Amino acid sequence: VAPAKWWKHATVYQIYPASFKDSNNDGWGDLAGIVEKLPYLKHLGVDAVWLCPFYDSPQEDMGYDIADYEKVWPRYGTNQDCFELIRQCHALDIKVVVDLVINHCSSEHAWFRESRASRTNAKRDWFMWRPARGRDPQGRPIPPNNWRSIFGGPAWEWDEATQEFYLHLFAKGQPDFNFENAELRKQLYETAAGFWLRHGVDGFRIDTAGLYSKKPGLPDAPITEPGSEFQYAGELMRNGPRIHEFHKEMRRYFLSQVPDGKQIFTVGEVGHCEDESLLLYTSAEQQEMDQLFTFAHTDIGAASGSRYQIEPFSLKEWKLAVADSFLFANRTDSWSTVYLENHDQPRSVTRFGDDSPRWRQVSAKLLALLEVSLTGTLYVYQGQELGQINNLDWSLDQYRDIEVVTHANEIREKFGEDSAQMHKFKHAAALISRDHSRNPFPWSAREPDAGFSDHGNEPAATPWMDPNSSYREGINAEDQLSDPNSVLNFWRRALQVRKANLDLLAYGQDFEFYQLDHPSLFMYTKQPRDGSAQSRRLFAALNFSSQACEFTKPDPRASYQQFFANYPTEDAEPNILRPWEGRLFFMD
Ligand code: ISL
Repeated sequence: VAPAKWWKHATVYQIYPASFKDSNNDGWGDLAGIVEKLPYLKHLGVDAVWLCPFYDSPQEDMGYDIADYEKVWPRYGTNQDCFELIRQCHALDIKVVVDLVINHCSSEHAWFRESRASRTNAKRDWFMWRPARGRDPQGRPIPPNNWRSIFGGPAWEWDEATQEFYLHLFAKGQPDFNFENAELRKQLYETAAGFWLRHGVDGFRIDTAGLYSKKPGLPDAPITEPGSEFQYAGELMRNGPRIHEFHKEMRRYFLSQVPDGKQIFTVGEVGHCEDESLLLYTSAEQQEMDQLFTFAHTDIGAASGSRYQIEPFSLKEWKLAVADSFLFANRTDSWSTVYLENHDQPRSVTRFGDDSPRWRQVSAKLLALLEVSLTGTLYVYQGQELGQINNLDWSLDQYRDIEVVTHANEIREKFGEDSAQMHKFKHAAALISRDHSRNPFPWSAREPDAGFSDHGNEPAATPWMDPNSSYREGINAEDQLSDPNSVLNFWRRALQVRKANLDLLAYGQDFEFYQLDHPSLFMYTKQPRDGSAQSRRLFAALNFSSQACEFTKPDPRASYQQFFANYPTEDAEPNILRPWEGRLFFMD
């Protein structure tokens, strides 16, 4: 077997800089705080960190609105702090992946300011400017098409000075680049990627990687929400005709910026896409990206176009969606990812486990057990290793995310504060808002700010967002480090078990469900990759319910050896899984 690429079996830990660790007591996390906590990450056993955007930004969308790609946002520190962070990570043998956000920049970026200065500016064509379609009866300009922004409201913003609209698929402070312009692309790769590659980063998480090529002509979206002025643009805004060309070009550029022999990798966020295109994006032969984040299993139950219209789903649907996230890469030259959480998702224990005090720990361990057994590069989001849960006691005014705020405003305006629609929205926000993953990290229960800020003898600063009150109920690093049965220590062991069985767990192939229709059991088998010294297969039996459940093994003639579980084995019954119990077996 050829030596594997490091990133295929890596565990990548995702850091949200605003909320990881505040080293200077200003209520915001920072890069020096991350350096301070590297020993914690090393102890957990991660191989790489992915840093969410730390670049200069007005923070309209928490740094995904970049005003200067080559400068660290001053609250997070200086460029020198960032170079130091990269050095310190490498010294500990931890790779560094950074976010590449190039579908749009901030409206404060120098390029956009120039572009909006006049219709004849040399950078006018670097963004997507279009004339009005005319005027409405009140004399207001009509947008070029009916697209709705992904955050709610229109996707077009009128510029009074130059009398044209610009496109923003996200917030209005996030104007979309015009990728049709070759000079823009060249300069963009250079500033957003080249600068950081030359400073030693090991790869990129490529934001909104399917959106750079839009449907030519930007036609109106079909009416999927009757009565609404703006419509979800779906396939019209993504996976367009030139997308693969752009990715190939980008990849060639990246490789030109790294020393020979250095293995960098890219993971693209391509939420919505058909199977064949997934393979085009990630096939090694295609030379585009190395792996993708897909959304079927995390956005399950959400209506297309609005995560806030959420419906219940069955375990069977979820099992199939989970399998979709990696099966497309089985026995191909593509690769896949394993993730349940990130900064755009709520907490997995609330969403897929049981966050009641009785079952939250064991269900968090079950999710860990599932994840370490799946094929692909594994991503753990900060706080997930503690079994963090959603903010169960929050009211709407505690949310900070622009996505929640814009949607809430829209609903308030249209239907009123006390409407059924608003109640439904609040319920959905409690379940799936992005803010549930964005709270300050709970380092300790002994401080009112959960130990987030290093405050010395001063009073602790007020954190930019409230911490999750669960830090008082054991969901904090300090308590969990000293408890051998904690979720944190379970994750540590789980990562070790994965490392000791990479051929079967991280690289295993031919995943097959066993009793797919079962309403509470998630059971599967897979086999080691070709050429492995390991010959035994994997059988996993996981109980996704708060009731004990009888289970059978797939092949009565095979022998089974249990090698990992999330309950003590002494009092286990051979054919019964306790609530949220999971067991992994070698199967001969
Ligand atoms: O439907 C979508 C596109 O087809 C969206 O789900 C989209 O892929 C997703 O919202 C993109 O998220 C990323 O870009 C956003 C930022 O707010 C998120 O935090 C980031 O992960 C804008 O840059």
